[in-house]
Amino acid sequence: MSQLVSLVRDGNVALIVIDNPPVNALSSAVRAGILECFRAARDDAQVAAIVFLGAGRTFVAGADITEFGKPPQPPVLIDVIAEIDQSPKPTVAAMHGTPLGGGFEVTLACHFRVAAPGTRVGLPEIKLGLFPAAGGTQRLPRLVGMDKAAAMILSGEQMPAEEALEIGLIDEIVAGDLRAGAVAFAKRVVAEKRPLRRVSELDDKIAPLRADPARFDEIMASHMKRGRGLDAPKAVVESMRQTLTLDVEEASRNDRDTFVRLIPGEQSRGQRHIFFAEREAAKVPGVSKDVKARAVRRAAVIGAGTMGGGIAMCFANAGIPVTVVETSGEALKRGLDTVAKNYKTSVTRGSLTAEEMERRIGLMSGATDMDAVKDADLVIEAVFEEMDIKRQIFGALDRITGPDAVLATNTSYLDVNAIARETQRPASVLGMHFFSPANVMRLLEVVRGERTSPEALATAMAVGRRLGKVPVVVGVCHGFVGNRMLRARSIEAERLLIEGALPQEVDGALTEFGFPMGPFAMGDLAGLDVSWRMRKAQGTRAEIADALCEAGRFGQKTGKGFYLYEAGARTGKPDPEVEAMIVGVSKRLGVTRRPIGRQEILERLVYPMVNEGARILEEGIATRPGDIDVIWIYGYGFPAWRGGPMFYADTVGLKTICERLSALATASGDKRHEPAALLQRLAAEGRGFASLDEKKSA
Ligand code: 3H9
Repeated sequence: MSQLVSLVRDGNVALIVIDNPPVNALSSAVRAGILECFRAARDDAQVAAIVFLGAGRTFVAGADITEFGKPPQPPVLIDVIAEIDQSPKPTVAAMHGTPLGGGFEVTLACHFRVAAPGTRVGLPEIKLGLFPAAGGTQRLPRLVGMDKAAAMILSGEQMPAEEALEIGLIDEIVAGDLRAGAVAFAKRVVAEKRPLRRVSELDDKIAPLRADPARFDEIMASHMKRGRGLDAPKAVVESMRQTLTLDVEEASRNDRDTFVRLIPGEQSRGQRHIFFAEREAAKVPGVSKDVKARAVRRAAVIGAGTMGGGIAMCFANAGIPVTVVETSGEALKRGLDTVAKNYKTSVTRGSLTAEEMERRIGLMSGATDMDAVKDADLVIEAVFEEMDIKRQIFGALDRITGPDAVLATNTSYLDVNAIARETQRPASVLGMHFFSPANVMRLLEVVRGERTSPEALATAMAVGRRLGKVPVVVGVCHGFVGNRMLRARSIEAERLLIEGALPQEVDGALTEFGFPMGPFAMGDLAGLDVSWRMRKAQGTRAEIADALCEAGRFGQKTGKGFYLYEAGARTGKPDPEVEAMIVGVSKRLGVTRRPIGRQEILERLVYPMVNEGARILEEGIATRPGDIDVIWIYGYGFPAWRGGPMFYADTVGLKTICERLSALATASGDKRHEPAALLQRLAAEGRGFASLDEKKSA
């Protein structure tokens, strides 16, 4: 038998063990091995039942994504699954870890499913711009009903075994040794002569929908949410619709064709790129696997403002005790009250239990004396962006904390090296840049200073992952990666207004592109006064945004910004007053306004970002183009299915981008628009940013 899949016997039960580390992905060799072992067991007169088991940390976590885009090798998964489906002998899937995608689809073709406690099952294909085409869309609704199946497939979210048991997706949770428990289960099935439940033949959950197809559309619409208009969710709906008219075998053949069409599509390529880029980002040059992260048992946050409170919540949510320090009792109370209010909202919404809220709040303590952080293994400073204050704080932290404590600043743009120099331990100082709201946004920029040690970096990365974040290492420069690129976009967004566009047109171009909101709606949400203060400190101006702030329009919090927010509304309306103000600025600057089309708006917002991204790569501020893509997807809402700004640039073609940037540089006289040397070189060589990425995706 194949080395990756082996067949062993335990009495009259055959065990098919899949052993393809790290996640038992279904490579062609694994598929062939499963089929070979299955046939041998099926045809062996001594075997009464067959158990499928995964070796190592998980049952099969899906098809082998690295094979996508390459010529398919037989046997294809649906053929393997179709044979298992028709087994005349009882089949039992014994699951642990994360049986996902194609792996979970194999289990759906078995008569029975058992799982170890802590197992999480799911069909995450949608997150790769694909769909569960190896029978998942056909068998899951037959087993648990259309509503639950659609929820699972269209969200791609994992489901804990306990919930899966409750909805009849699995038959038993096996405490103790999974292999022994699964074999015992199989023997019981044989001894009791239990009827074999072939999922492909179940019809009771589908029949009512066949009589009422409009209900099918209602169910699907209720689960579509943000996926509307994308290829993969559309494919899911059409695939699941087949359950009303076709048998599993026939529908699966159609699904296979659709799947093969989706793989080379830009949406799936973009999402697969992000899958691998996220994993590559975890690999930090100079931080080998042997570097040990320091243990973080207690954390502290300096500052209980919006960021500080949100960061403290991240620690409490992850079960790590955290001390929050403020300068006055009043500010501390205000901060902790806001945290409590946020938790209460989650309880009211039903996403958090009252007990869990109490547990988390119980992990937080407050202090007005900096000495309270002396036992913390990691301290994150999150006070406002004043260099002098940060310097003082780091000097104090250096004196107060233990010698191994890692000291981090949450600054969005200040010089981490200068902050580190205030301490006797610059090797233990770095940036941990969270994004607002810190307890929600998944991006964490880990800023590596010139003296930051590999251990300190490994610690920040490990803590970031414990907090459920996607940490990406970046270098020191003004604004690091994300905000530096954002600035390039903001400057151009303002220019578009002066030249003739209106905020809703600029924002509209970006939402049409796939961003959840455009720059002006985002500014209103964040508060326009924040960057206004920053510009004043730096002696720079943004004509329109400054004019709005001078008129007291700070965004949503004042009910007025680039848009008008009626009675606490979260979506703004275009405001004629703002239009008049913009027209006034154009006039004052002697600019003749002209209509600006969507395509021009889009190019002028996105290409300068790409240009800045190229400079960031040249300077070594980001390690790989993929890191920049991950930053933009998790921190700024760049549509994942476009693969991030650098991946998107490749799909446009770097030559085109260079030409457009050069034209923009000439028209605006702004030298920043001259294409970066790296961009020019890649374009001239006919290459893309992908050629710089060390990644496996096809
Ligand atoms: C599918 O199944 C299609 C079918 O429905 C239809 C077919 C017709 N393939 O994430 P980690 C690698 S689509 C290849 O760091 P964790 C990963 O790149 C698939 N490689 O570990 C990494 O490599 P490296 C549906 C894979 O413990 C290493 O394994 N399935 C695959 O944090 C460790 O991964 C999915 O979408 C794969 N399928 O998380 C599941 N999976 O060390 C995708 C992982 O060189 N996978 N690798 O960087 C996951 O969600 C997570 O990896 C998992 C483990 C939860 C399994």
